[in-house]
Amino acid sequence: MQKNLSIIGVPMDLGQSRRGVDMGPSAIRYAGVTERLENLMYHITDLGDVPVSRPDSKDHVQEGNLRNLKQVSESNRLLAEMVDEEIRKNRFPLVLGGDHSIAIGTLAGTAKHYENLGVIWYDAHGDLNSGETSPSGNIHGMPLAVSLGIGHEKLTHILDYAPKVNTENIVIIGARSLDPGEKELIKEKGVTVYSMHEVDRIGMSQVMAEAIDYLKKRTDGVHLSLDLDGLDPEEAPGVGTPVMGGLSYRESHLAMEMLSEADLLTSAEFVEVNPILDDQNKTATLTVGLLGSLFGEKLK
Ligand code: B3U
Ligand code: MN
Ligand code: MN
Repeated sequence: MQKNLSIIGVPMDLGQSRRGVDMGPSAIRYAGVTERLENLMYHITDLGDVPVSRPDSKDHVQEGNLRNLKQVSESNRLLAEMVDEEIRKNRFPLVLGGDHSIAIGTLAGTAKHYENLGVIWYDAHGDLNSGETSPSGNIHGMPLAVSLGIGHEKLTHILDYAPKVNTENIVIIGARSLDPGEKELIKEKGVTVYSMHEVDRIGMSQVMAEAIDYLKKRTDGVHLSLDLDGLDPEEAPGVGTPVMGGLSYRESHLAMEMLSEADLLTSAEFVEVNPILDDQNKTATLTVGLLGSLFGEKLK
């Protein structure tokens, strides 16, 4: 793995409706992310936070069932430019959210550097909605569809190109809450999904081995987008949309360790940590632990 690492915080909470997830980047910093990775001999540059504006005075403006479209799109453009520049400088972008709508910007900045970017989407949800299919109008339920070129142009065309990712290069892990429109899209496009059903049947070890093998063969870079709600809410209570029956602490550490060993990631983001809903910064602390495993901490 690249030893020069740039941390970019995105205090974004406009992609969903609960307050507090904008404090995610501070909580993860406070839980010691820089020290943890410096101990593993990484050179860390913390670039601070991408500016996120407040919603218009008429709170929760909806344009085509897209809550806060203007602000979400603008911050994602700024994020995309920063990520793009860090990759140009040969640095590994590590993005800390913020709600999952920020994956739109991370992927826009990342994908232009690869012909065939792979994406591992570790999440309870598919995030494959558009304004037409979304039950909530929350853009954090849409970033994966946006990266496939599906959705409002203000989101799909950040940095003026689309799509960012090809369907065959996506692997979703941990899904257990999919909306009807998302299920249709998964079927129609043939997206690879390891839902909790597959994790229970074949185990995380096999899931990761297959995902890594598949992506290694066909991609020239891989982005990990890890939504903390992919984990079980017992272990990660500080998230806005918890779903029971999730991935365990142990399965998640194993997944990170296998990714570290495979040495195929070229960028990563950790999103949806909401300190207001958390239990004594447990979810942010867990995030930093997962980052430790992802970046090479070993037991022996
Ligand atoms: N699929 C639902 C719920 C949701 C998506 N992502 C999160 N929650 N975190 C939606 O609103 O699109
Ligand atoms: Mn998500
Ligand atoms: Mn989720």
